[in-house]
Amino acid sequence: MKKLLITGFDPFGGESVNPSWEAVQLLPESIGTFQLTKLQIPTKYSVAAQTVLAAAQELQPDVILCVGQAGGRDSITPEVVGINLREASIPDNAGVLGQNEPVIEGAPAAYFATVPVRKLVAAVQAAGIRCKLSYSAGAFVCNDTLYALLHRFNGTPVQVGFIHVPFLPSQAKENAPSMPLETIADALKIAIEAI
Ligand code: PCA
Repeated sequence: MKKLLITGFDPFGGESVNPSWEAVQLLPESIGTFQLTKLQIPTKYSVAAQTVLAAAQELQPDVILCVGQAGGRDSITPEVVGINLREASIPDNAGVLGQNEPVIEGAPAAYFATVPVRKLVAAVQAAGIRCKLSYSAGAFVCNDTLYALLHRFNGTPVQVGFIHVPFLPSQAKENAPSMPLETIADALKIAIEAI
């Protein structure tokens, strides 16, 4: 079987839960041709990517798929691109406020994700779950992690992808969009089958 390293983040920004890690934990141990290794990573610049890189060094995965929370989005959103920028209005879980600084000094401006994002979107949509491409993973820790991984595995056979997921209903205030945990987990499973 092929090896898939899948990650979810810990809660951040005052939340007590992060749907990304909750959904990853619900996934079976194998999906399609992939054996899964699940890893929770901290919402901290650099540390998140370093944690994934250390696990990848050990596991030698074929695919690395990171999952993160994007509160306010109403759909499952595979990310098209990671950019070499840190810039956010909230600090990470180490108290670091990234402001107009690169993820990796002197590295290229951006890399495209190397999982087949359009195929993933089509498969999840076909299951009747709200899903669309996203052209920005933001400039906070999720983008930081995606960019650092794409930089590291650029030119190698290792495929790297990132999927942002909505708030859970319990997190969504007033009319904010959300998605049930089981639906998020189903979408991830379908997306993995389509890689
Ligand atoms: N979402 C944040 C970081 C961790 C997470 O789950 C982001 O979109 O950058």
